[in-house]
Parts: sequence; structure tokens; C-alpha cells
Amino acid sequence: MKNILKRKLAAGSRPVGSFFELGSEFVVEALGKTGLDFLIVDNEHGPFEAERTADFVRAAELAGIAPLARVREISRPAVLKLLDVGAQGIVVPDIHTLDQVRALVEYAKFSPLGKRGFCPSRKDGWGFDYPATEDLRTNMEYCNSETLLIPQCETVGCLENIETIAALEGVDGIFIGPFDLSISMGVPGQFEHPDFVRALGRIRDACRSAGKFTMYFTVHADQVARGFRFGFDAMTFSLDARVLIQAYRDAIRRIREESAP
Ligand code: 3PY
Ligand code: MG
Repeated sequence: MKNILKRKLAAGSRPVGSFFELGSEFVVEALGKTGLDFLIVDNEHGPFEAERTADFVRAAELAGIAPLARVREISRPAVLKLLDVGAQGIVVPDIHTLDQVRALVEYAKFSPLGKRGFCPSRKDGWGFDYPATEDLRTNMEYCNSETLLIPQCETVGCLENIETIAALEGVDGIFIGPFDLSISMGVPGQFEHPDFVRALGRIRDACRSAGKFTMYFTVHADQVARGFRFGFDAMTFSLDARVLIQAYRDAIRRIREESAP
């Protein structure tokens, strides 16, 4: 498993992804034709579990899109299963404390960084993908470096600890969830509120100082470039379902206008 998103981030090439909610390999395949860099298979708000996630991960690999997955909860099985089916990174919602992130490093990273459990699985071609198959240490180091652990900053608790969380060894980057963060800050949906914008700057700066990346989420295409200008390293644009609905709405409106009797 070679993580193409990691390489794009390292090259500063401003990767753009989307949440995946529609739950069909056909959709993943179609998205492969769009130029998207990564998908986040949403096990938090979407209806998926690890078994179906494996199908979407496989389809994304074939389509040339980096497959990430958002975990449903902070627990060893939730993290382990998504990584073992081959998610190239996990996005973890609803973090409130530093201890939760320490636990995540334990679940998501192999020794010596963490205590991830090992079994040959899809992630390493059941042990046949690496030249050093027999060398467990090499395999673990490779997985640690190719698998991205991305906690979400979307609560005031996480925000208050963001400098320490971002600097934690094993954390690769931070995903900012603007909806939940704004709700937690008492300014729901007010993404231009000065306190909210200050919080975004704080998260971005904490990540920069720690040498980690930041990802931001927006449902508006015209906000994506703005996010990059603000200093975020990757942007997640909307959800497959929303983009589909909007595209049909725009087309149907235009068709109706042009076809009016
Ligand atoms: C948020 O905005 O809270 C997110 O988690 C994005 O899905
Ligand atoms: Mg959220």
C-alpha cells in the first residue's frame, strides 16, 4: 500500500478530496474520472461498517484515489478493522482530550509508536506485498509511515489542547470539522465569526509548528481555494450525494428554463 495522498501532501500539491456517502463501487469508479485526490469513506455519519468499506477501498485503489475512512468511534476494533482492510488513513471525529489521541496512537500505530495489533491482512496483501515480508519490523515501520492518523479538531476540548495534540508523535495531521467545531464554540454555522476564524488560525499554526498537515472541510466549491490560501494543506469538498443533487438541480433548472413553452 503506497499512500499517494501522503506524497501529494509532501509535495505541497494541494490535494482535494470528498466525503463518500453513496455506498456503491460504481460511484467510487465514477469519482475516479473526476480528478479527486482522496475519498473519506464515512463510517461516522454514513451507514458503513468495515466490510463494505473494504469494497470501497478496493474500488478507490483501482480508480487511483487515495482511500481514507472516518471511524465511527474511538475504540481499538473501530480503528483496527478500517486499517486492516486497507484504509490509507483514518479520520477520527469527536476528540475532546489529549488522552483520547494518545489512545488512538496506540490503536493505529505499530510498536514502537503504538500498540496496534498485527495479523497479515488486506493492508499488506496478507503478508505478501512487501519484499521484506518475513521481516515484521520492516512491515510495521512501512505501515506506520504509509497510514495516516488524522484526528479531527471539532470540539472546544480538542481546540484547547491542539498544540499538544498536533505535536504528538504518531499524529500525522489534523482534520478540522467546521460544523461541529462551530457548534461546540457556540457559534453554529458562523464560519466567518471572528472567534471561529481565530480558532482556525490557531489550529493551522499549531500544525505548522509541529510539522503536521491540516485538512479543512467545506460544502462550497468556491471556498476550497480560499482554504488553501488560508494555509490549509488539503481540502475536503462536500459529499458525493450533495454534489450529485446540486449538479442535477442546476441542470434541471437550466433545462426547464430553456424548454419553457
Ligand atoms: C464537521 O464539519 O463537523 C465535520 O465533521 C465534517 O464532516
Ligand atoms: Mg463533525
